[in-house]
Amino acid sequence: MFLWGTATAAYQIEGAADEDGRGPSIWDTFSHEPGRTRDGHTGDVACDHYHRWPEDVALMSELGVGAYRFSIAWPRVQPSGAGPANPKGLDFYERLVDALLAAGITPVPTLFHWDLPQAAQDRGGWLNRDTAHRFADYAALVAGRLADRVPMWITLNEPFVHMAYGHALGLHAPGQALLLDALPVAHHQLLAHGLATAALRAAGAGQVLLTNNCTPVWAASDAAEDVAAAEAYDILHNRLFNDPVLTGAYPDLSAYGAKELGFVRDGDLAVIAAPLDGLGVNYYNPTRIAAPAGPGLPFTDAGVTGHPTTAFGWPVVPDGLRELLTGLHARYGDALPPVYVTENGCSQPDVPGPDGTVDDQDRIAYLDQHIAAVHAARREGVDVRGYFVWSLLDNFEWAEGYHQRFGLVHVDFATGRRTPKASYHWLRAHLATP
Ligand code: IFM
Repeated sequence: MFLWGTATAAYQIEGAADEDGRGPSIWDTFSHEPGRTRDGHTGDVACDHYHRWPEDVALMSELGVGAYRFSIAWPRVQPSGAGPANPKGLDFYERLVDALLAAGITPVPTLFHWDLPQAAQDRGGWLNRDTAHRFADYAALVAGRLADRVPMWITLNEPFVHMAYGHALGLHAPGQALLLDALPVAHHQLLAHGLATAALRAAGAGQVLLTNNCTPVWAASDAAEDVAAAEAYDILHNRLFNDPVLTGAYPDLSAYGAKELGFVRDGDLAVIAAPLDGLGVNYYNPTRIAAPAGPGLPFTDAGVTGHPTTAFGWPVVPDGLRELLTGLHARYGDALPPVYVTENGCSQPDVPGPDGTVDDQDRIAYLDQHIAAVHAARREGVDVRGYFVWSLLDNFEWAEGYHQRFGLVHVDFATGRRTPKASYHWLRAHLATP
């Protein structure tokens, strides 16, 4: 059965930042530092989902989705990133899971969507190998409470983005600009994924997935230098996170001057490559790459032109999703498990009209075309088993604060009021059509 769902993440929607024993996360710290997010926005209140979750479950039930991908805030469950569980944190997710199940919606929790406990960051964060082991402990605590009811788990969300934006470029929490010295963050996250997979399996959890952000990479021209640069970018963005998990080996990172990966220990790759029940793929747009203009990284982002763009300025290329899915199939063959598109969606201006409705026709077109691309990939032989819209709700879009709206449901951030947009009604009709 094909799984249709919506997706969110804890720090982007929950709010209640210091309620019921939740510890601070790196995003609390980062968003409160001057100049880190647009207009100084924080996730302190966000969509207030921590209090309004019954309304959000009802919205999904009315929408008719079969699954809900949300994330569990590690600092709610283990406020200092180590030690015993905070029972109130687990209680919250148990209430949510039980309500989803009662509504006939499959809960699909992600264990890490970038909100590392600040205390874990203070111990070195993802540069510290020990964080991977602490993550497995945390996974075991969550599974100990919920494995009997949750049939599908995702360990990490987009480890590439967390490495690149959070640790190489300093645009996301924890705000480190280490450039290529951020590479151990990739490995320690992947190790955490592998160790958590083992912990979930030991607890009798159902299916286990990893979600990667993937992009089809286009060379800006046929010139050998552009093609080589595109290959180097593909390695950094896609293969660094897919190859170890699916093939048990890192790709050749010599374009990045990294011939020896000193942080990889014997046995790590076997842990990382433990068989998975599915690969989660988040798709937003392709990337066009040219040869570097000077010293530094072995590529330049040449920008995708000639396509419509979202409010974020991201190019809208629905066929890129088909290209991505068929490309994964071609590269990994039988090593590719079933694929779930665990995020796809767009930000649009979404201003309510005089009657309060939000007529987001651009989002409807976007979703329609991307869903068609998934069907096209299936016809071409890719085993795609699910599609999750990013996002159920307008929410805290990281460094952009509340300025980018991705929701099927409009949120008035002053009041918390939810208003389903035209795209919500469109998707509801789409899902109800046999
Ligand atoms: O909002 C994010 C989400 O947290 C991770 N994937 C991309 C989305 C849009 O930027």
